[in-house]
Amino acid sequence: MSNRDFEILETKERVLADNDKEAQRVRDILNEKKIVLINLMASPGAGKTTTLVRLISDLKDRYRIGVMEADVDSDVDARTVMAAGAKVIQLHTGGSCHMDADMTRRGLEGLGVDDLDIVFLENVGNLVCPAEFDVGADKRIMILSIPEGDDKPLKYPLMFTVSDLCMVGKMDTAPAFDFDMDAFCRRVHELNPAEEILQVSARTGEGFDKLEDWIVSVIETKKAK
Ligand SMILES: Nc1nc2c(ncn2[C@@H]2O[C@H](COP(=O)(O)OP(=O)(O)OP(=O)(O)O)[C@@H](O)[C@H]2O)c(=O)[nH]1
Ligand SMILES: [Mg+2]
Repeated sequence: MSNRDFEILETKERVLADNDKEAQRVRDILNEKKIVLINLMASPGAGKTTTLVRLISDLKDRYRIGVMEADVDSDVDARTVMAAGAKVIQLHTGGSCHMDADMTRRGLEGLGVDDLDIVFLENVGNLVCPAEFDVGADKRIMILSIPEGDDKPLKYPLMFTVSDLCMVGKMDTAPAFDFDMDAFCRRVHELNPAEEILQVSARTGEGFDKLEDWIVSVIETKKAK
């Protein structure tokens, strides 16, 4: 029995429940149009934009690619991916450290998706908040770059739990760091046994053949539905 004479409202639960409804709306829109949405998440500077540039240049002859660049401010990443050959929109989050489903739906409307096969959302650089918000994406991909260290699954478990694919990025820098790949993979799989882990370098192209096969399979599976 409570001896309080006031109510406690769990506002965060309500925010997430509302977001889940909006995420389903995004999914319904994209399913009808058979367009894939990938939510790309990582720390600031982990290599999201550099990865997108390589993916765009490798896949743009085969698929029509859109990118939503979400940042607190600036348009540098939008300029970069546009130069690589993608249709792009820059989204300013107004200080927010993540994208939610409503912001994503409005971003898709602004981008215009009818002429696209796949849209990448480059989420705000952050390993915490973006993991909490389902934006209605078909898949969530995360990058954990070598310089960030193999202990990150211990510190940011939700990101590793909710993502479908974990890219271990900047593999070309491995000789300069003491990253323990076995320990990292074990920690990831303790949180998420189904998570695929790919070792990649956006600088050298290492691992991009497998990454692109994975993405192509997501696109083709959706087209065939
Ligand atoms: N050595 C090496 N450097 C990389 C690689 N990928 C990205 N970088 C460098 O890392 C820095 C940050 O890369 P970005 O692609 O801008 O990272 P980001 O995750 O998009 O950063 P924010 O959008 O600011 O969160 C740049 O100097 C890149 O050149 C890689 O595979 N190897
Ligand atoms: Mg970026």
